Amino acid sequence: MGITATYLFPTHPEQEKIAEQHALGLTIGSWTDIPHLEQQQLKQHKGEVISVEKGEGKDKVKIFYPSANFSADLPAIFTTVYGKLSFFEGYELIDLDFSEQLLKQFPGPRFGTKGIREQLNVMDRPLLKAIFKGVMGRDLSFFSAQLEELLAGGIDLIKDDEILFENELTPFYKRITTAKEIIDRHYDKTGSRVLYAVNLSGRTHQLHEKAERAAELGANALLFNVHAYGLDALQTLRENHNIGLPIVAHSALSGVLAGQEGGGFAYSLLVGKLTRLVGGDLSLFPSPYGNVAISRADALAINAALVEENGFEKTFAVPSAGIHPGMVPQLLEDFGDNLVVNAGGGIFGHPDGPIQGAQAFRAAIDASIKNISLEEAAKTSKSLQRAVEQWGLVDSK
Ligand code: 1AE
Repeated sequence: MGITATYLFPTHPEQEKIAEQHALGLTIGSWTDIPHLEQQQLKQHKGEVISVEKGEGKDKVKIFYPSANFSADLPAIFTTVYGKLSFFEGYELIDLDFSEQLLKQFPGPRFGTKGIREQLNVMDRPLLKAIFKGVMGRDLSFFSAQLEELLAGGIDLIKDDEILFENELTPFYKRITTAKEIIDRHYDKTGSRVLYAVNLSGRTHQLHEKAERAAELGANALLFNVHAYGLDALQTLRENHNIGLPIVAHSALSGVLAGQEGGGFAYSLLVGKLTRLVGGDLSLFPSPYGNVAISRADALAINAALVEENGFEKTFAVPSAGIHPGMVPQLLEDFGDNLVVNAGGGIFGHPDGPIQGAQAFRAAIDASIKNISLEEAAKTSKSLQRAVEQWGLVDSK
């Protein structure tokens, strides 16, 4: 029982020896000699090198860590498998495989793709999510007006900008009650449900009380800057049954943990596999095509980790940043159609305004799932035609 960590180590002719030193150093080893008797006692705790695969510039090394070494929580696991190793240049942690027993300690998403679709009653197309923009420095009337327009345009979800925190003009609880009123009215009128992910922020010790109160006030989703707080903070929110809301895990800050040349975590592990295991219902990360981008390989690997069959609910991939309607066919080709198309500027920057901005996305989504080109679809959708004129079409290959 334990964890197998997969790393990329800078290539070395004596990699087996180096891997063995690290396996020892990260578990029972010390820079001084430990007496023989103690070494015997420590044997059950020793890390074991499982394999060393030589590669170009990097060697793939797998080390097994017995669960006798750590408690079943990510802070202990991270410190064990990568704590000291993180100070060595060029050592990447690319995967963690948990024994069945350990895997059971993680909750996975409460709702996942299936549960979110059921809540929204949208089963047959990618979902459209909007991002409030420019709310900072504006009051609730601005916030309400944006929401009304987005609902009129046909969005399924909306989130706060991840950089909108507690503030006097649009306080957290007021955002919730204001949005609830508008969203409920929209439902009564149209029968369409919409989720609003309010940004759960503040000091770590306040989070649970705030989130519980949010749920009492009728919040129907949370946005959480998970990497600013740590994955374990997300796990505790997911496990709190007094909250019980879908959680959008925002990947802000993960670039310093995962995006570094030749070091850190793999995105697929941090923003993919682990975000899902600790309970993210949606994982929002930079797409390969927008203004804040990660590599296509990384983005696809995140998506694969969010949806692979592993006994947990699937997490929605939300490839984001600089997304406009002309990117929709590419998004679907790369991420499949069980995804969330997410846009802020691509809705609000539409030449005819946000209602048409959201409608252009819906037209692009509807065309793409039917394999109709956007050029063709634009002939019958004015909003899409205007969006394509503004931003063009994207083919990232
Ligand atoms: C990767 C972060 C994307 C994000 O959260 C955000 O707010 C994007 O906004 P737009 O769509 O680029 O305007």
